[in-house]
Amino acid sequence: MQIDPETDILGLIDVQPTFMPGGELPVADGDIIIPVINQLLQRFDHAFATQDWHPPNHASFASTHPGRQPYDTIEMPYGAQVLWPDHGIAGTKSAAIHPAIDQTRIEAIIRKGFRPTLDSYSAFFENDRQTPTGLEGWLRQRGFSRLFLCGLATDFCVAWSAEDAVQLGFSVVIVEDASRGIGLPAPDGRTTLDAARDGLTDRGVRFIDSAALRQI
Ligand code: VGL
Ligand code: ZN
Repeated sequence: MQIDPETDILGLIDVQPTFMPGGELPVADGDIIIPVINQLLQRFDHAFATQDWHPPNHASFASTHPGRQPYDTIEMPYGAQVLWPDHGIAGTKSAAIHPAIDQTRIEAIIRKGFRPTLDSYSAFFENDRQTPTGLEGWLRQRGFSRLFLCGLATDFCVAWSAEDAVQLGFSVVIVEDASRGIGLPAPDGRTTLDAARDGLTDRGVRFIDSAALRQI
């Protein structure tokens, strides 16, 4: 696959220690993607990144809801919400972009999930699916039309970002070996990872490995 240096951009979704082994909401092998992403960053002229950026007592934390456990699901005014262990606390070291990531080509950083009562998985909209983060305008004004997404977690923030991006008219490619998923149980004995992969493929999102980008 050929990268167009003008209109293609690499998007790093929540590549933060909080989602890696040793962090508060660890994704299995979440740290293995760091060298893969650093290699990808060499191939693109442009990149952006997102950070999950929550206040303490955020509504997505199980600890905010007495009697609830992590991974319970509750109804919020905007729909179903999975409850998580406390994670991504704004301003902490574990909410930083991982220090081993080469940030040279990261031209914009979008922080999301900072409103106490509203979660945000997607890089484009909060979980009410209406409140914009501003990323769409930035990408359009800069002339980008195709997004290569990677990061954590494939089945939550990467998936929701990909879905919104397609809906907004961008072409979307997910770089699988530069991403890792959480894989919660989903209906029919599947996982959230299977469901995300199928749903996104149906919407025209392509899944590739970084090796497919290595040749010129
Ligand atoms: C994420 C769960 C909660 C993610 C963020 O980055 O995929 N998942 N907050
Ligand atoms: Zn979060």
